[in-house]
Amino acid sequence: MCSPLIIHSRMSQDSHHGKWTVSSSDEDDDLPLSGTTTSKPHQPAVSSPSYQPAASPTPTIPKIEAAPVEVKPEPANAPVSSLVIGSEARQSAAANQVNTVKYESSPSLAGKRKNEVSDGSGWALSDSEDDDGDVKGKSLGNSPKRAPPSPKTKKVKVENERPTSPYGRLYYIDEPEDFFESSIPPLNDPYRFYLNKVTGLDRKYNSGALHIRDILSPLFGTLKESAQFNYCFDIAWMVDQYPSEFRDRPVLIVHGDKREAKARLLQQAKPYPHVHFCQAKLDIAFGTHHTKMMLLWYEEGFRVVITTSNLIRADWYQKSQGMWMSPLFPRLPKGSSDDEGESPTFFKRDLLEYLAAYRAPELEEWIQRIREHDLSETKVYLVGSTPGRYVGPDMERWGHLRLRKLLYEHTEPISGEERWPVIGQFSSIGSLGVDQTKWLTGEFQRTMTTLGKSSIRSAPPLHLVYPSVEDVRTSLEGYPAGGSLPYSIQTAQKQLWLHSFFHRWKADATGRSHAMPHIKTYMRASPDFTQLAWFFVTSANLSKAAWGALEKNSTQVMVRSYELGVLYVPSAFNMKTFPVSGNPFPVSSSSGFTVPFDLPPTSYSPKDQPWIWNIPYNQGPDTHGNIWVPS
Ligand code: JTA
Repeated sequence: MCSPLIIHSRMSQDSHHGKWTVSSSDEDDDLPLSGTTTSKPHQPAVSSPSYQPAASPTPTIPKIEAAPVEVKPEPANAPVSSLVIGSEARQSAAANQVNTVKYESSPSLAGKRKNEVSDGSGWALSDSEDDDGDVKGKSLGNSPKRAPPSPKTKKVKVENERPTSPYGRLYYIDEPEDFFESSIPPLNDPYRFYLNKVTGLDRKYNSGALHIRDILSPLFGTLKESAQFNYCFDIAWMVDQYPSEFRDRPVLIVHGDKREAKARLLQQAKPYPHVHFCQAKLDIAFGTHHTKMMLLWYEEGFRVVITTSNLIRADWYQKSQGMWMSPLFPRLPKGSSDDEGESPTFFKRDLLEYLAAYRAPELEEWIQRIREHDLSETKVYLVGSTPGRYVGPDMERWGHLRLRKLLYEHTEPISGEERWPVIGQFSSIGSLGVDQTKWLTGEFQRTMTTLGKSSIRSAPPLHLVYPSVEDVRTSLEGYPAGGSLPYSIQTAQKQLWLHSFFHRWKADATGRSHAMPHIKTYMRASPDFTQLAWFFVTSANLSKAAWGALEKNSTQVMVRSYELGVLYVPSAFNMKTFPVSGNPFPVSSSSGFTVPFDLPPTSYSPKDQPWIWNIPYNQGPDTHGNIWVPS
């Protein structure tokens, strides 16, 4: 399902409209995400958009801060209904590369790469034009076609040159020098909610943020063994993120891949005998293993990290991601009973219940280890999804009904709550039905508006934050960022009603306006957006597969996927509400909560369109001077 793919580009500028064919199916209502029209939607055809230079010359490496070029209106309602895919491909090409060329730490990304090679053409050429079709030793996907060599794309060889980027020249700029300096972030931070470091930001915006290398650093513990739960893996890259002294310690990969994808995953790990696997059962169609969690077992104890990032380089490079990192959980004294070490939020019980749901022998020793630790310092609630059809009391174990129960029990009614907006922010969208009552307002919003035992069933504003085409075009990654925003045209065209809820991705306060979100957050804000009634960070996108959907006259809930997130409620922090921290960087030690994007959210204007990943964008070049042409 998620093999690192290399995007290729073509030099030719032929018309792309002729390639589109008409949908062969319009029944993807059951599809969790990025509904497809292929006959085997759970095994999407693997192909990649062509990501190529724009037809008109643009300045080399446009600045990010100023919009690089004038944009024409989006291919407004191009005959969208007659367009169809081909590409349900996983775009997040993960490439294994050597970080030897150093990036000069600088306030802005644009044009600051050391060893920048000019082609002299005046074009912002895609690096991928002279892609040799394979990132050394790593491409497991299709072998991309090689573009005819062009003199314009010839590059001067530099020492230690890294593989050619499928994403353009900025893709492989080095992380700044201080990027891997294991900054121990304020670990006394009461929330323990962190953003990922983003390459290309002014360093002040990365202070208090964490890279995967920080998380795995010996400063956090002397690693004995780890387990990595995720969706997408680049095993070689992952192994390289561990400090050398821990690099050969056992790692258990918990994944959902089947058949060919599983074979490719196992193949990736051939050189690493310390890497072991656990395949999560996925017995319901279109379910996926989205959960992103690290279990870290140390000499000193045990730690849990629940993140939104895949284990591929692209996810830790220029995207907005988030995580909760647990405190170091000490080992319980010998002879303690297993039910000791519980937190006021029952985190230990709930984590064990989540792991038990896999019914996987490979997880038994992890379950036993967790039992032997003291998780009592945990202040968050665990909210997971595991696949199944649940009835009776089991309905409240997973997904949005679990969140509803927690909000019912652990938040309080607020006067004027009918004016407290719900905000949902995500990176993909499933098929939600022909109108809002089918799931979004009928079911999901009911959960999101639960505040204690209040019987007020009001419908406060619902703000949905999802990047627009313009957000993606002007992002650090450019259009390839859209490869991790897999909202499909087939799904989008059936739910145009949804788009009226949409708000832009804007994150100036965290410096992340140009780092496209792969984080997913849900929260309830005060009318002036200065307070939060609760906050939830999760792997769950806006889909029924992730959150669950009621069936059989609401006597049953059906969940397709594995998801995991943590819920913050003020009562667990002896607070009434969480203050939103205004400008959190450099890290403030206030009691404010860092919301990853700007509040209040900004509505789409009439000319804004949500990013849809499988239609072409050729009206304006992205920050790398390229256009997006799905094949
Ligand atoms: C692109 C994806 C995840 C996740 C899952 C993705 C798809 C496309 C990015 C991603 N699925 N897809 O769990 O993080 O089509 O399934 O980042």
